[in-house]
Amino acid sequence: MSDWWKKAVVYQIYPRSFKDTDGDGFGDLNGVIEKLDYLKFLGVDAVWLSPVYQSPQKDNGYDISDYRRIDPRFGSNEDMYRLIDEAHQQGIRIVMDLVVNHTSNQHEWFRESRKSRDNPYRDYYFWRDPKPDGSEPNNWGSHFSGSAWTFDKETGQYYLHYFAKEQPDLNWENEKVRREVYDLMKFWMDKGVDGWRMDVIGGISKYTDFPEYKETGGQKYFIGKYHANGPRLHEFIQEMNREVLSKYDCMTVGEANGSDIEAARKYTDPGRHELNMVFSFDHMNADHRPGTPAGKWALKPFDLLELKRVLTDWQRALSENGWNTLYFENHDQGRVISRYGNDTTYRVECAKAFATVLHGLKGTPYVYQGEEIGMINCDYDLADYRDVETLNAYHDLVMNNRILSERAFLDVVRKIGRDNARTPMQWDGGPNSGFTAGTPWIKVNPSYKEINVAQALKDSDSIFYYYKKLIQLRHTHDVFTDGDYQLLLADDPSLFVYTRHSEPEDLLIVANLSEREEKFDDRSKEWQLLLASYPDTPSAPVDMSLRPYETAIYHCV
Ligand code: GLO
Repeated sequence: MSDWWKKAVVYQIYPRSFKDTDGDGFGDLNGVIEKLDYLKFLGVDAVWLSPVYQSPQKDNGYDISDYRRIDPRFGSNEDMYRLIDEAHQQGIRIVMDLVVNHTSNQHEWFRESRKSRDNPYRDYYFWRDPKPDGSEPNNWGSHFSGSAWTFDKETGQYYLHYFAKEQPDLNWENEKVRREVYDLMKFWMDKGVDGWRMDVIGGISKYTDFPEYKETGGQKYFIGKYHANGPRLHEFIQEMNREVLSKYDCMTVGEANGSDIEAARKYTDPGRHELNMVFSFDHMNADHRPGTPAGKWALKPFDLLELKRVLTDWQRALSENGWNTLYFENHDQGRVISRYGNDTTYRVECAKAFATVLHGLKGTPYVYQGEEIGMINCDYDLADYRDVETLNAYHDLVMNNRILSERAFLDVVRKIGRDNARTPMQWDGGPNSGFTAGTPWIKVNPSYKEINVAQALKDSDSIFYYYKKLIQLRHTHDVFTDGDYQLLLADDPSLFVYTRHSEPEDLLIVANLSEREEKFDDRSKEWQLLLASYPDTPSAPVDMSLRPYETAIYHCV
């Protein structure tokens, strides 16, 4: 099996917001096919498609009711096969989203399962009796607010769901469930799919004795260590590897929710035969205030020292046996320049600076749709948001429990709400940003008049062309893939500087992630400029006065 994914750059598409070709306001597979030329021009090697399977769309496709069918809103199975084929002709691989921690409650398995206690599918999910007082089997919370258990009158038991109540968790203890998953994977791989992004894979093995979390004041339900890394997690993944993955030349990336560095090493050590790489979350918490009843909805100002420390720890830990993913954005995060940076005065400089520090690291970079043109968060009113997570949290934190005021909640949503990344792709300055001829399922970000692909392609200095160059560099200089990482100026609160080294080349990556001017000087080598964000960045890092968000990559051969 080749390690093509180590040198690759992956582009994530959120299909419902990418490009609509039939005017229903909902992106589709033909829209992806239409834009393959664009992706080819950007230079990416693979596309990860968020789920396009048949789904009631309670969680935008992360609630699947038939794993072998494309949802008609996205097109047909034939469209999917054509997409795979046309992408391959362009040299682009296709990675699908594998959502098997849970299904939709409309999946045939669940519809059967809930019919009676002795239904053959009962054991595909987790059903438990109420406590004697009728309450939930334990105090576990759902990631989408409230309890992780919902009572089903039909059979008088509760079923488990880590996410919305329409997303019941599958019981991986049941061998039949695992077989079903392996079969559906083979179905798509036999159609030519090149890999999998595995949704909340850290959750598939449950602590089946369902221990209670220790009560800490102010909350009824808790999310913590029992929600991930269950006792059989790695056993299950190794089995999946043996049964399916090892038989195909495919790429795998797990969403390692709840995982620390140790767990990530287990997932990605090639000797253990599990996954190629995992998405971790630590570096996305550099503006997060932990341990409050507001959960993920409590923020602090962005802390660059923390970001550097976390990224450095992960670079070191996975440098030998393992592999990192490199991302700042995806469909679950706000836009990085709006969260960690400046999306107004220095939008362009800031986008280039964050792109540079990320793409200079060791690992596989992921670019989320719109990131390559510097799309920004949306300042919507409550009524404009669509995300089940945001809407549930509003009811829980603002309406029911009064933990946050509406104002405070909206401020946080405008930073980290998932819809920030889900507004339609901004293709041009025309109606609905060129995304649809109909009415978009979610409001277009009004910034589209200035921030759009057509405009970016016209401007040789644009963020788009900067990403294109970063991607080219990764393809042409092996040191980006192989080089050792070393952090410099660990305690500097404004500069992110590091080196990479592998014979015969050295890299020096310098970024000022602040709005102040900062001094920098490094004469340790005969550095030459490879790429910079300002037109007149000095050709060597000598006596530099780095302007706001100025960034550069130097090398020495
Ligand atoms: C992150 C997923 C997210 C889904 C969730 C449920 O955790 O990427 O978008 O809502 O996993 O499937």
